Amino acid sequence: MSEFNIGLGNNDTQTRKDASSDFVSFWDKQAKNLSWFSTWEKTLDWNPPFAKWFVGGTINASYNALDIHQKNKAEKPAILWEGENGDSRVLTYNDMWKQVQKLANVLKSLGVKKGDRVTIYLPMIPELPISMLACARIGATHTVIFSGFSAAAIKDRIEDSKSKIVITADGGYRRGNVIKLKEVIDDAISDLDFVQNVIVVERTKNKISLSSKDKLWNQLMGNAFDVFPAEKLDSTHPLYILYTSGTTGKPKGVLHGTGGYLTHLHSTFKWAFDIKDSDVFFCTADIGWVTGHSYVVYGPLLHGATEVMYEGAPDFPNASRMWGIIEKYKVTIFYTTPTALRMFMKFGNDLPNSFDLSSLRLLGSVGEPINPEVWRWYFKIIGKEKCPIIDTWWQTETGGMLISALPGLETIPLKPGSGTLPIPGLKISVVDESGNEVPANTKGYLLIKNPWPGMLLTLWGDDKKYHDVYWSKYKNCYYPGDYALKDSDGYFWLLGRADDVLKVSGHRIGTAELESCLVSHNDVAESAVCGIPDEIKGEIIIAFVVLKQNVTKDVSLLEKELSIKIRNDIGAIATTQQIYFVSKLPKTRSGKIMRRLLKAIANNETIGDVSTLEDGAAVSEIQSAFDELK
Ligand code: 6R9
Repeated sequence: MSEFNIGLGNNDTQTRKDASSDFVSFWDKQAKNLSWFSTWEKTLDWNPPFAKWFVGGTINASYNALDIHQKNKAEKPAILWEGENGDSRVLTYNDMWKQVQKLANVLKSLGVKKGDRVTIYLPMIPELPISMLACARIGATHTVIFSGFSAAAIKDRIEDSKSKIVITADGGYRRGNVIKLKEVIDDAISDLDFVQNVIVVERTKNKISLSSKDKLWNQLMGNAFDVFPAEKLDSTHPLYILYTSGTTGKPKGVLHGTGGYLTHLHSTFKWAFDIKDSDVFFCTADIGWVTGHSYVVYGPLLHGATEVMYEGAPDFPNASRMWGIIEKYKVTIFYTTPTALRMFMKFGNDLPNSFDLSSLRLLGSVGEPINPEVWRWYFKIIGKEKCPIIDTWWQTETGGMLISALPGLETIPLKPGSGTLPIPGLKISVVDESGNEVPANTKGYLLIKNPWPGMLLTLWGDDKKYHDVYWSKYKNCYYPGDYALKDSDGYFWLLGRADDVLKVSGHRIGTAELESCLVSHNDVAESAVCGIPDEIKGEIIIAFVVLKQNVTKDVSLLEKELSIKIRNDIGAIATTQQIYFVSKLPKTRSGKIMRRLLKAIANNETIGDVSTLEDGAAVSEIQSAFDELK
């Protein structure tokens, strides 16, 4: 495996030393980088599985994101916003501060108080972070729902959080179409009497119907006073609920606090992205997902950074949109997903090569394991072999990164496809079913052995489920549900969800491993693998493959080549029973392949909750591939 020595000249060995000697005092020191109204009496109150960080301290997220920058950075752009349709807006730190205070006054006048929940269903427009920060300013808990969710999914979430206010827009742009968000909300709340008001941002100016509950954003904001002092909130005050899918159908409301979460983000944003005042940061994640909460909203703003926020689809109007944005705004740090990269890669090198990407100095990846060949493409074609790539592993539940190279902290060799090392202050192991550490280079379950400040407080309204899902498999340790291995250098390799693991003839095989193998074939753009029951082997493997554009090879030849490749790269146990060539894979709107769905179709089972599915056509295609076989 080739290695890349990265890092940007930072070599802060003291931070690692401090962290390993005593993680509690280490985080105590990191928390002091934030502005607190009053300091804490106890750094950590650990009553497994409940952690309270910085107990007795009072703080406000909106104050730390905006007020603290008013002295030196009031006129610095906070958000360089690019609409899908070519609109653009620049919001300085002062603009953001004023808008947030106005909205806080609006919310207060509508009866929102500390502790209330507010649902936000907005497209990627500046009003989205403004709404989140206005809630945070009051101490209301925001619950953002991705703007692609259906009415039924939204209803479930609003019912669960009991939000009395919903903030939405008339519409949002996606691939040139207007998504009628207000109509979706009308449908979702039609029999939810506890929703008192709906605030509507006019983004697309499509026709909407307004009821007595509905209020227009511009009208409310026009009359609002632009001073609203930030509430002094307990460190453990709930900042937000974010719903995420588990292995079961029903989404879980992940609840995050304030002081611990902000400490985690402030530290990881600095270590991972080596943020400087002159940087232009661009994270492509939608704020409807945790990456957007942590690394579009809170992380960059805590640091007073300038960031690009993009409204629409990454490949609209064409596959060079991201490269155009990087060139236009002279982006220095780019953070995206392997799914996006594989999609871009499919279009070849000419597109990115025709843009000036020389402003880039650091690249990041998040959300899924990044295949080594995709990593190398990112490194060579986008980073021109001069930008470190950080592969950041974390989850909605962890709040921020837990495993990543940290160029802002230290220089380490990179290995394409490895997340590298845990962040300082974290003890992470790879263990077997009984919790014993497995030898180097052996697959096992990833296990987090101590609490960290960004960890979820609980699952909203369900402490028992919180315990059962994450803390019951291994005593007093957090079980993230991921498969991993640690190599002899102590580097972590994330191998996909442990719940997507196949058992073939008693051998465990990670779907990510197989997919990575298939994707490393020259003609393959993407793949998804799942198991179907087999009388003799327990389970057999089937694969779905999306070919790169312009591949004209005969599919039976390709099938043969791929089978041989799997045999050669992994072994005969991983031989696929059947390879289906499809034009797209069923994915969640956050870009994760829905293997559960593939499995259900392959096993002739009911499909279950598909509220997070990006494109229903992918399912029909796979369904007919199976029907043909019957
Ligand atoms: C941030 C985010 C969490 C799951 C996680 C893991 C996968 C995330 C990864 C990664 C390999 C990475 N995951 N980052 N796998 N390498 N760098 O994605 O949160 O949506 O909650 O998903 O995503 O399987 O358990 P979330």
